[in-house]
Amino acid sequence: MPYENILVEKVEGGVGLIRLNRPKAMNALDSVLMSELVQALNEFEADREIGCIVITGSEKVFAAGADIKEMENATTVEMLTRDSISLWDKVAKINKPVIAAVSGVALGGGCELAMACDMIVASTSAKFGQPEINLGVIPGAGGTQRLTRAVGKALAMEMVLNNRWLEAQEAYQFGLVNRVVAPETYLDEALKLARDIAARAPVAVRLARESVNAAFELPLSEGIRLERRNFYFLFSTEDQKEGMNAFVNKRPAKWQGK
Ligand code: DAK
Repeated sequence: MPYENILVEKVEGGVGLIRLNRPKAMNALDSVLMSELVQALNEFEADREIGCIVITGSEKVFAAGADIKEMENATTVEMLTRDSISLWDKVAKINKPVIAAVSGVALGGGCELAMACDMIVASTSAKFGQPEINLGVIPGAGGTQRLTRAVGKALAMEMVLNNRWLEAQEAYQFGLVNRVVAPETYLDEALKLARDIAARAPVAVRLARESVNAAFELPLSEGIRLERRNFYFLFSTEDQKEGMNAFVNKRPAKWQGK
């Protein structure tokens, strides 16, 4: 069934591409779009041909946040009981790498969506902000937490309390994004990065990602313990034998995902 507010395609090289597509509303993340996004993520997660996922918007806008018109008259109980929280959580909980390719504004929930991804490739026109304070609220999908971990307390405070936006180059400087490239090439650059990751040993990629993400959740000693278990675990995979044998015999490795 075709989607209403996103465009989905499988790109050569094991990459799943999801484009946010509500141009009239600056790609505002309404409940339809969020449900479709989660559905597309679930499908790519289950698809063995897909090794990495890219989420993008258009060159003009990544996403202007959650849909304000949809939330305007909501009560606390409605906000609490709608399924939207689980929708937002899914984006970070998927078990394949996700890259955000951001051009134009990524505001509020748009910035939070990008930050929930594993990496961000930005175009020079990208802008990141958490303007919820202008609406009388605060970020609700990880903005106060992921932004602070990425850029530090001083800048996060200014962005969340006083709606300071980051230009792409600043976002790079402060470690929020991986790289900044021209608007004409940002999507190609993100797809190339995704293809490179999709071509790697899938189980190792999965555990590498889980281990890096654990650094945000666990105390150092527990994080190191998890990393070590994951490292030992990989010696039960055929890909470990293949990878090390390929090195020793000076040939390229062929990964099986086993
Ligand atoms: N929601 C709904 N419509 C939006 C929108 C949004 N976030 N952003 C833009 N639009 C609509 C505008 O209303 C306008 O529609 P029409 O008037 O043409 O019908 C159309 O998109 C074009 O927008 P503008 O005319 O404003 O275009 P400009 O180029 O002048 O300005 C802008 C672009 C992006 C700077 C501006 O539209 C703007 O400031 N937008 C709002 C940005 C914002 O405040 N974002 C934060 C939203 S609150 C949750 C988790 C997370 C969240 C909520 C719940 N749970 C876990 C439950 C997140 C909350 C947020 O993101």
